Amino acid sequence: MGQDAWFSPFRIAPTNVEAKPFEQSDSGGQSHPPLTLTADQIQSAVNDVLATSQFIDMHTHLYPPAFGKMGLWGIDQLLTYHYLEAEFFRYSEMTPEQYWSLPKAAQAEAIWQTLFVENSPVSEATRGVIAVLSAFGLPTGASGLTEGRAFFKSQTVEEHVPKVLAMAGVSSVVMTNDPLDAEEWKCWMNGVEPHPQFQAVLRLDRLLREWSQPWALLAGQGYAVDDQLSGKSIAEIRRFLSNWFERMRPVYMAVSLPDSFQFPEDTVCGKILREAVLPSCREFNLPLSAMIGVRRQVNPRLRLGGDGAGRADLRALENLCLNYPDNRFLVSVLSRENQHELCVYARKFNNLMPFGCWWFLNNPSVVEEITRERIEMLGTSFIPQHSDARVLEQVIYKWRNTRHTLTPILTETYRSLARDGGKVTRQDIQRDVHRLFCSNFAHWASR
Ligand code: RAT
Ligand code: ZN
Repeated sequence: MGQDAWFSPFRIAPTNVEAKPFEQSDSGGQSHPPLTLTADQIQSAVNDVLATSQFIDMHTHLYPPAFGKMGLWGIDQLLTYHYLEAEFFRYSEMTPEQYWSLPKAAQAEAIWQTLFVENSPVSEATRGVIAVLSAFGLPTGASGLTEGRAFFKSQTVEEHVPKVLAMAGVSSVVMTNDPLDAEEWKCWMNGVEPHPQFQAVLRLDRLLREWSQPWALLAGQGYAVDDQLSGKSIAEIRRFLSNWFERMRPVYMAVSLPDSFQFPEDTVCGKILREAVLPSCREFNLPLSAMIGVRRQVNPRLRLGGDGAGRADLRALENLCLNYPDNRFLVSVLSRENQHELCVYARKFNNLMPFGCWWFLNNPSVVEEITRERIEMLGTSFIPQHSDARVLEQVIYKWRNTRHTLTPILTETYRSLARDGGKVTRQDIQRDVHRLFCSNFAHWASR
């Protein structure tokens, strides 16, 4: 499949909204000048536009059916999401070691019993499971697990995937694809068929941050690399990236970085980034996504749930944006304390696109604060959210919550504009929502 076809889902939603506004829904087919909305009408227009617009989910850990077991879905996977595992250990006497020794079904049962039956599921992640059960008309009380299991068992994944994406109002999702993951490598090498609603992303964490391990793997695959990055190593890493660009046709390259990230830096990571990744991004015209501020394995006993967050020194980002004006950077920072600085940098550098409120930030109170700040400082020139979903059905609650949180924020924004004497029409709202949740990303990824 060629590059154009691969990108086609991005074009499902109208891309010409800026040039030709939609007609008013009450126009009876005739064109009228767009109606200026009153303060009262603004809220229902925002509500309606958010509810009916399709979004691009620009960072997930989801996979289409062709990736087999890598694509997680269903109630047991929802319950054993690492966000919930971390919460489980706050209530349970069970040790992590005991928990990991259980089969998946028993882990799910322990979490259901502890977080949903014995305690009220009021956290963001637990409410998400309730919202998913409820979206499928399943009971949310004690019988929810048994009935949920029966329901999901009766679904076929091929039909379930598009149904769930439609329920979430998502036109396409962007995956996280690591060619150094053995299971994923096999899928790609077996010539996995592209899925029209799933875009690939070349994820570079292992390559950039753990070079002492993957170099031997690359060497075994015929790349002339060594652990010291000597000789042809850099050129060979670029050949590796080029081969994976051809195979995956990714929409961007991505890496998550620690709070201690510095750039430039005389380290293996710094050298690979500077001499291989940034030039390859320019060669293939791809943005680099940097998710900065994760502190990996603060508590290793919790495995995936054991990572933490830390404030980063964003001068590293300043150096990247300033010294590589021909590279585009999609950036999300994990620490709440870094959010304002990120907006300031985005005002200085138009090769920087802030995106999402990830992981520990994806709670309504924090999303609200960050999104208001971004609108106040950047207008609509950012990407408010991605789901980061690891289990398919999570897109239902995560996107529902995003729409819910965004409604009062956008309403208040347009009311303020109206109060200042501006005219707000439904077409303006449609254009802006489309920018925020589709075209800012699509244009950035396919420039
Ligand atoms: O939000 C998460 O699930 C994290 O574990 C990470 O996957 C993070 O989103 C990442 O992509 O590194
Ligand atoms: Zn992620």
